[in-house]
Amino acid sequence: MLLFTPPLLLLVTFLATASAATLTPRHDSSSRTKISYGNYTVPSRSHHNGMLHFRSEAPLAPPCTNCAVTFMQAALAYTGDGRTADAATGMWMHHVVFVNTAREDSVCGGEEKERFFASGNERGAIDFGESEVGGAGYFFEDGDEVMFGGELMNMGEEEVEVEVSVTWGFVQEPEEEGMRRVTPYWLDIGGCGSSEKPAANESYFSYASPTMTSDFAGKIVFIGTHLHDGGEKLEVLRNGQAVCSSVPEYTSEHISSMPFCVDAGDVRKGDEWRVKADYDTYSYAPMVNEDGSLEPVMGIALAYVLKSDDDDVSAPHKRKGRGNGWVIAFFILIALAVMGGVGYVLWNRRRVAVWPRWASGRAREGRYSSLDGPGRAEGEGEGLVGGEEEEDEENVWARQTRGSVRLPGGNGRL
Ligand SMILES: [Cu+2]
Repeated sequence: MLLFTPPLLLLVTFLATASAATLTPRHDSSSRTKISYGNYTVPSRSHHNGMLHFRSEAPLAPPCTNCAVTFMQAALAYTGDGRTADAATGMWMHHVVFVNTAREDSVCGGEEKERFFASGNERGAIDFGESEVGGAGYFFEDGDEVMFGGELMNMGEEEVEVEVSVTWGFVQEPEEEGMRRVTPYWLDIGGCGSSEKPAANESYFSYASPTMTSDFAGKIVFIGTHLHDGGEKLEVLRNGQAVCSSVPEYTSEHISSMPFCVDAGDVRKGDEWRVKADYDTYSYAPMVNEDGSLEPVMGIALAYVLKSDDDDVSAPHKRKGRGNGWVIAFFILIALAVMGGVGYVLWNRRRVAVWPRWASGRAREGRYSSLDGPGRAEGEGEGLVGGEEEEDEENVWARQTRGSVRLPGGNGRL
């Protein structure tokens, strides 16, 4: 695990009021905004392997409020001329992760905040508009705040300045648009521990996550996937069967894109979920540090689930919102007129019955008792993970990180 120590941290200040430019909307009712998350100076390859760990310094306003995000795509460009900074030019967006600090993470819970967007160097777009389901989005509401962090890597001998940005597509007043909220589920070969696993040269090896048992029903609208160089395939398994199989494309020995999965099927109560990452470092070399050691590998799937109405937690209009407010207000007025004080009681009970049930539900003992097992390596080649198995025994989804928001990738804490 490569949790870095403070001297290695090269944190830089987030520029909260960086530029924002409106782009062409894809859907009639949606808007797109590109938000820059500041300039970062990335050291040369000879300093810390060219790695820069960065994070936001404080919670930020979301890209929109009372809205549903339908599109997210990260980008990296050289400051000044705006050229794309990518593997071909020696700059890597190793990864960037965004969390909503107002919500608990669906998989890891506890102090872990909801990881709702991530991107690796492949920089694929999360686009719920591709789903047949239609009207799905990640909702931002009053009180939501965003933090982010990540790693950038410079393969060159000169330090460079780059700009991280995200293009957000969103629909305002989504309830009035009839949209429904997705819940992100972060499935990781590292479970709720570090996302990083050791690599090996010239081997076939696999890592699988701990199992998560779903206690809700719904549909998987979209799955974003992430592997490192050497990766052959990432699969999301439901009861052992793949519902999403993502085979990366390589350009110049590096992963240049990862296919994402759209409409990956149903979620039923009691289904067992895992993510599995297959690596083939005979065919594709893993990345190497300056000292010749291998960079760790990852295997992550971020599944966005539209929970079915009968679960009563993800249906629209549940948490808050103007449309719902009017319905409640109308109900209250009628109730007050007819029953006076009884109306107040009814109103109070209704409030308790809505969205907070999900938020408080996690606190119920045993909710994740079926989250079994450690992340397990299934090496077909060498006994790859060796001593790591020991650590993995504790590395279950249910393990919670106290007192901090953890970002994957061993890049420390927000
Ligand atoms: Cu990664």
